[in-house]
Amino acid sequence: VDLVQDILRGERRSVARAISLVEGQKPSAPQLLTALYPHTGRAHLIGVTGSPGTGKSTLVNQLALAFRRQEKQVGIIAVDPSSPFSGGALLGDRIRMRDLAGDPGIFMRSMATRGAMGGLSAATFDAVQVLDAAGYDVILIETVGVGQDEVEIARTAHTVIVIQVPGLGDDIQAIKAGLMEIADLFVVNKADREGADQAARTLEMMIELDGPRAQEWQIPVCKTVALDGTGVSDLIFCIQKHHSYLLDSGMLQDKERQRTQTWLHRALQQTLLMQFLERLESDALQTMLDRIVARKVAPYAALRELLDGVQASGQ
Ligand SMILES: Nc1nc2c(ncn2[C@@H]2O[C@H](COP(=O)(O)OP(=O)(O)OP(=O)(O)O)[C@@H](O)[C@H]2O)c(=O)[nH]1
Ligand SMILES: [Mg+2]
Repeated sequence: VDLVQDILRGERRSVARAISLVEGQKPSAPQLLTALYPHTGRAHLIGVTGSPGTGKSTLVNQLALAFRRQEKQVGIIAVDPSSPFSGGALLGDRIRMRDLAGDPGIFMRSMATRGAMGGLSAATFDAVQVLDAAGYDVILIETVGVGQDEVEIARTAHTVIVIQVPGLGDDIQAIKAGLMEIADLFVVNKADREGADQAARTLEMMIELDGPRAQEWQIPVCKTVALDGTGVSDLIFCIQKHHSYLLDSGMLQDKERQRTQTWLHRALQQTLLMQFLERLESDALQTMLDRIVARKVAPYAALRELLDGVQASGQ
């Protein structure tokens, strides 16, 4: 209860502790998140995604500084699914984020492990709730736009920024990762390099080919040099325009609904699976696996048998 009050006041150590609780699947996490929930729903969630090394962290750093100049409180979650023990990426992020250190208006956190409901996306969802309740106006979520989990995390933001860099066959990059459909904004970062205009034109062409969407939002393509901040104020302008668009059109509500649905489905899957496994005899699953592999029973028949078995023993 004290922890809740401290989080709502934005007390940093409590915020950090709360995120550790949700990340570490502590039994107290659901109750904490339940208490925080009525105080959420104010933050603007911005997903920043793109292939490894495109400059996501550097750009997030710049965006955070720019939002700070507008007196906004900024939360940053860097989703790093690589092992926390490898340390490389984490260390890199910390070094790059050093401009932000010591600013009490910025809270930065790397997420690597699973959350209360077992997926990285659920853990991120929960951590975002904590930051939202703590009063952070803008929450930047950096994910590598590769695995499905990461794309899903980006998708659950209100405003999704997809970063590309010049060269490397920009068209293929975007389509391959399925990032085209989730982008609200494209950024061509490393615009100090050759081919940035070409990359931007390619993206603009792809957006046009993609045809008009249901929404009236026209996806902009911004060029930035995250290293020195060139183009960042234009990008901020586009981000805020998108936020206004979401608010005015009622799309923000739709997005909230969508991200909540994603969470709920995952939570149900996880919970039902756990409940099911609890009701199985301890070695029933292994025995069944052995029988399937030995071709004594077909997978679907095994499934039926497991389900029927639990039902018969249940209640
Ligand atoms: N030339 C140039 N280099 C940049 C720019 N932005 C970032 N870099 C460099 O690109 C490298 C990768 O930058 P990061 O910000 O770590 O990229 P990232 O996308 O966060 O990388 P991962 O999190 O590992 O996927 C670093 O060496 C940066 O200094 C830019 O605008 N121009
Ligand atoms: Mg990074």
